[in-house]
Amino acid sequence: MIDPQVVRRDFPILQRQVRGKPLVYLDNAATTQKPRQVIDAMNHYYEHYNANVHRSIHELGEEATHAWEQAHERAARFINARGIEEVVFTKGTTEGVNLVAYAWGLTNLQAGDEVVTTIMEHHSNFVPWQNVCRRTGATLRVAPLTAQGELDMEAFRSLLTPRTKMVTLTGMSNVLGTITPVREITKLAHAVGALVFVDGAQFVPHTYADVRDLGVDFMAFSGHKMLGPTGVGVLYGKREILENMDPFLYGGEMIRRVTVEETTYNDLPWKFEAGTPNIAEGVGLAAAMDYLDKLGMDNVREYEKHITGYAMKRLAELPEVTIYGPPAERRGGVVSFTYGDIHPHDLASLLNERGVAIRAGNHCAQPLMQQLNVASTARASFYVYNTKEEVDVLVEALQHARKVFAQ
Ligand code: C6P
Repeated sequence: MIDPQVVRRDFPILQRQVRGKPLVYLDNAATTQKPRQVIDAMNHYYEHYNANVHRSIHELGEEATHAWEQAHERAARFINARGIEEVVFTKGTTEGVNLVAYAWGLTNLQAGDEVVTTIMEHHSNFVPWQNVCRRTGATLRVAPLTAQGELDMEAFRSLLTPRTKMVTLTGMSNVLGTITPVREITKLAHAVGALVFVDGAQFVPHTYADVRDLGVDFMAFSGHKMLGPTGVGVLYGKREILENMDPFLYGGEMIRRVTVEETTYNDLPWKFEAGTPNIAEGVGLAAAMDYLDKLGMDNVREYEKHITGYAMKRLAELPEVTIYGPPAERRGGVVSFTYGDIHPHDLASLLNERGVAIRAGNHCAQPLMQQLNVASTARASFYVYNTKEEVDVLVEALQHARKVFAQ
């Protein structure tokens, strides 16, 4: 089992205080903190070999290019892709979804086609498909949830028909923590000839996501939710599909030869990486993947089940708390809740007074909130450095908030 006290030593920010109290950072689904190893790798790049990639013949240019390509190799290994040609570096999950929705969707969808998704999607994996469906005349079909906040598989199956061209769903809900049965869904989708896109923003950081084992066609995720920097993420795509897709962004780096008449495109993955990329961030992401692999992704998952289970047990002791979503063993490290009639934003402010950082709001998932019939929830989300003692501080802060509102 991961020892969070050992992990914490690598995270300088966890030493700081907020409002005179030790920081209790429970907003990891929004973004995680960064270990010294990631910060050092990025500083090292800027202090020793900062240069553009794939352009300059000089020493620094070659070192930066090597590091950039190594970062792609690292990412390919992390998700068991077949090679770097299947690993496109993006700005984050949102860009990965848009890349596929535009570059694949606009040319492959037409009136009569259907895209199947779920009601628990983050706006990032909902709005781009809604837009591409509107532009192509395709129809967006939305699978509902069970009363426990899990995907209603019967309803989902009934949406799959020969008209389905793409199934796009989250691997883990950022509101409910629900983990979706990606492998099973991929089999069902492939049986009707549809492709599968997985929003891995909350999935890849928390469990071993082996793209070959899962069988998915695309998977997007963000570096900043897995101990890495902001501004970098990965889009995995099966090579044969990426090869047949048009580029998304056009410009430098993604070309092979340009004449006045026409342009031919670079090899994968560079065909999808137009312009100067976020090089330091790619280097930082590779360091984050090294760090997580050293912990072991199976251990990360086990630790999250442990800490989330403890948090749910402690929160359930508060009579007015309502927790949304499935039991701890079937969810990731996310617990959304409401607390009596206290507005989640008021709760978040009061908790902040005690150094506790949670998120409150609709979590960029308005269709889901409409379905749950709540305007907003409070959300505590956990990662490898959170301790049971921090959960206890959260519960004490909630009890204090109740007293404040009773006055
Ligand atoms: N969710 C949260 O607090 P970006 O912003 O591109 O790195 O990730 C977008 C995204 C996509 N899918 C899911 C399931 C997500 O949770 C997120 C980001 C954060 O829940 C910020 S809104």
